[in-house]
Amino acid sequence: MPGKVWTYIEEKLEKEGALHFSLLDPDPLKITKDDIVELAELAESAGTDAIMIGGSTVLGYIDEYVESISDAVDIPTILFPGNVSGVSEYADAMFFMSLLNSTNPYWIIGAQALGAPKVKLTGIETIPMAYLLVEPGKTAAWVGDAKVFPRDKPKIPVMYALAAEFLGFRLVYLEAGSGAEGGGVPSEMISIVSQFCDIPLITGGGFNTAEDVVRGVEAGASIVVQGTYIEKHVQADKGAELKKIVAALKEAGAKRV
Ligand code: 1GP
Repeated sequence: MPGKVWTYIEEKLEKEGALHFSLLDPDPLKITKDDIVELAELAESAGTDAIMIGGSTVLGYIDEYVESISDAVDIPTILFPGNVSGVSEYADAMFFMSLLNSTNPYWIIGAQALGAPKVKLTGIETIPMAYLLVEPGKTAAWVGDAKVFPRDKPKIPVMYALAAEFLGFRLVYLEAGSGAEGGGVPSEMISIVSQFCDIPLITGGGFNTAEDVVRGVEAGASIVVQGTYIEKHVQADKGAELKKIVAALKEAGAKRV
C-alpha cells in the first residue's frame, strides 16, 4: 500500500504539475547540524516540497542530523542513501534506490539487500526509485561504478527508464551528479525519457538557476532537485532567490496540470 509520503507526492504532482526537492548532504566534514537545520528551514519557507537527505560519501552522524531536520520542518524528509550507511529511522520515507546503469551488482542489488533488514526494522516508508547516471555523473558515478549515459545519446536512458517502469519502480531519477556543470541533464534526454516512460521523472545535478529548473520542467521532469545551490546560496539571502526559483518552477508546472 502506498505510504503517506508517496501519496503526498502523487497528490501534489497532480495539483501542481511539478515539485521542487531540496537535497542536503549530512556530511559533518562539510556542514554543522545547526547549519543544515537552518538550510532545511529556509528551503521550507521558500516553498520547496520535500527535503532529501543523503550523499555519496555519508560519514557518520546521520541519525542526529536527520532527526534534527525532521523535527525542524513540516514538509516530508526523504532519505537519499548513497550506501547502507544512509539509513535512518528519523526520516519520513526513503528512496529505495537501485543504480541501474552501474557495472557493479553491489550498487544494483547488493547494498539494497544488506540494508533491507534495518529498513524493515525501522518501519520507514520506502519509495522504489531507479537511479540513472548521466555524464558527467561526478562523485556518484565514481563511487557507483556507473557506465554513465553520454549526454548526446538520449535514447539509451529511455530503455533503462522503460525497464524501470516494467520492474515496478515508482520514480526514475536522471542524475548528472551533484555539482555537474552545464545546467543539468540535457533537455532532449529529459524530454524523450518522459515521453516514453509513464512513471514520474525526477532529475538533478547542476540545476542552479530558475532558468535551469524551468527548462527541466518544460522538458518533462516532474521533480527537480537542487542541492549545491541550497548549500551555497540560501543562507546568504535567507532563501529570497530560492523562493523565486520555486515560484518559477511552480509556474512552469501549472501549465502541465
Ligand atoms: C545530486 O541531483 C542532486 O544528487 C543535486 O545536484 O548538487 O548539483 O544541485 P546539485
